[in-house]
Amino acid sequence: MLTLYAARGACSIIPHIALEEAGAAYRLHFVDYAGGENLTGEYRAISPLGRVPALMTEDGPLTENVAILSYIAMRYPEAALAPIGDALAFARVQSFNLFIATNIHVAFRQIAFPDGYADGDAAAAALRAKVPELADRYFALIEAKLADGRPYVHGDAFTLSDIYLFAYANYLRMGDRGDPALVPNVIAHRTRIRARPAVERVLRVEGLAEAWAG
Ligand SMILES: N[C@@H](CCC(=O)N[C@@H](CS)C(=O)NCC(=O)O)C(=O)O
Repeated sequence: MLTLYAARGACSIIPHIALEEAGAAYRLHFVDYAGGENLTGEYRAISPLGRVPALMTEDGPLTENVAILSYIAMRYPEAALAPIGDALAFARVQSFNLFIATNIHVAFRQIAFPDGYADGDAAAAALRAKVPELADRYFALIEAKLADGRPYVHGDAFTLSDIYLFAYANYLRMGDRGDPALVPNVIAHRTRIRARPAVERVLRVEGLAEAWAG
């Protein structure tokens, strides 16, 4: 059986929702960051940087959200979480997810982990100060994609990309990393995805049902 290594409210919520949407049988393991579990050799053997998410499969661990999501979509094809039989359509899902992973996620990390980019308090302040500008620029591109009224990122079908965007739209609402008022289509999309039963189940398990309400 699969085991998802996660932290409450972290980006591991993306594969957590994907597993629920897929109807997968899985165990959930919240990594004890406060207790230093992420620093242990045992956890580093699963996730070399000590990060979440990590997915333990019957054949060994898998890290990186984009890869984990693709694996879930292919392992549970009946859930139709991605157009896995269409090379270009699948590549578009990957392209969107990687856009968030390599731009928005990396920018948001500058807030929580500025010392991963540069040393010193002045550098940390400068890195944090840059994030709203970066986030607004990146989210504007997603806003434009949704402007034709499509219900989901890639059109009429729910995919992995909707889960990815949902997570980062919630982080955008935190107030310190870009202006949600500039992207009403993104926020309306967030509300649609929030209403899905699988999402509700995951938010309850992660203790976020109220914080991510609305
Ligand atoms: N590129 C990775 C990034 C994973 C990542 O940054 N995870 C964060 C939580 S959202 C984490 O584990 N942070 C703790 C740390 O970096 O020590 C992915 O998308 O899976």
